[in-house]
Amino acid sequence: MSRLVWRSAGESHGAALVGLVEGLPSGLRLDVDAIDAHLARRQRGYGRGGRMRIETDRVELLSGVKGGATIGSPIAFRIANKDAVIEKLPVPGDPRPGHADLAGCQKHGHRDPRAVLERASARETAVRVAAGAIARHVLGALGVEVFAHTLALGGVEADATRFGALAPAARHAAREASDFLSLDPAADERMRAAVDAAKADGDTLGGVFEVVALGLPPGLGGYASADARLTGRLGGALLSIPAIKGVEVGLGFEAARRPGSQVHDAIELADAPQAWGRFRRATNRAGGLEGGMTTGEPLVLRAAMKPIPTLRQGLPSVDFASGETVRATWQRSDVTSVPAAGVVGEAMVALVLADAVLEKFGGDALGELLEAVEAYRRRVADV
Ligand code: EPS
Repeated sequence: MSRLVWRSAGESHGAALVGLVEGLPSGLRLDVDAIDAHLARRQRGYGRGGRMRIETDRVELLSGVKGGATIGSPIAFRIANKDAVIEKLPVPGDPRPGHADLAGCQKHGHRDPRAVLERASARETAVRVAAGAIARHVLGALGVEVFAHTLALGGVEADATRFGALAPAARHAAREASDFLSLDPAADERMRAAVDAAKADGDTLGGVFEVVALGLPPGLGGYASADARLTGRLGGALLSIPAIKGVEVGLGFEAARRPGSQVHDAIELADAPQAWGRFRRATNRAGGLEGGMTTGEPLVLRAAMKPIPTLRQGLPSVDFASGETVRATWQRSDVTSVPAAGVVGEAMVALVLADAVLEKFGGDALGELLEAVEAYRRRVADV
């Protein structure tokens, strides 16, 4: 059973998005500016459309907080839509290939793609980012950091060694200076050219982002039952983001091509005191997960995002009324939103990790949770 539960509601052009986060301990001081900063990061990225110039996403906390700190009751929040024009927008006469339009109309038995796309829209991911930013407060209390960066966009690959090469402060500065939330300025220029070319062609682009979590204790998740395995929980969370078609952990698909001697990470004794226990891994090809549990090494996940399905050039579709082949209706959209998807990926990983932390350490109050963490640190030191 999940300790941390979140829900969202709201249409892309409705009055507002609303979210609910339940299961947090009391005594957690929520930094609303930090939540808003993550919402602003999600709105960034070269290649986004006109909508992001209309919206200024801000969280409005409605419950669960008193004097700036959690009180152990559900946290409800609202993110207002400035472009709240749902009743005025036209109903497209044809479903867009690659979007939820057709299967959604079939599922609900109507010919109104707007009734589907308003909720299928990735606008909903603003709630995930706010909920994830709330969950980050639990992780922050344990010194855990979750960091995403863009690895590829439109076939342009960033230098994947940059994460390891940069110190934490330089890493943050490099990513925030990038229009693509990448760590590789040389790749940014080629990504910009790829976005400009796709835009000129009325086309769209996908890509890959990586999410890394640092400072995790070993043993989060579990091996004893299918739903305890953190690998599946993290993979499912990333695959629940609209347009995500693949997820890799550590070496990912490359592990299937190598012999075991080139895949598994040797266990060794650490030569200096470290946060968790005596052991460390000589390499981290497993991406910080073994047997469905964290190993204490960095968690490394990658997600592949397909190109946005709303293309200005219009893909072949069928008009609902006439049955004629048509070019799918175009409506304002993004050329790419891979950088934003990375911010959403961070949020989803933060929610799963905060849930796993609460599952392992429990605690109705933050102090209780932190005491349980320290007791576990002492037990792990004895292994
Ligand atoms: C989206 C279409 C665009 C994107 C939207 C996702 O919105 P609109 O139809 O208003 O131009 O900008 O993303 C967001 C609004 C957001 O906040 O990320 C779609 O069809 O999925």
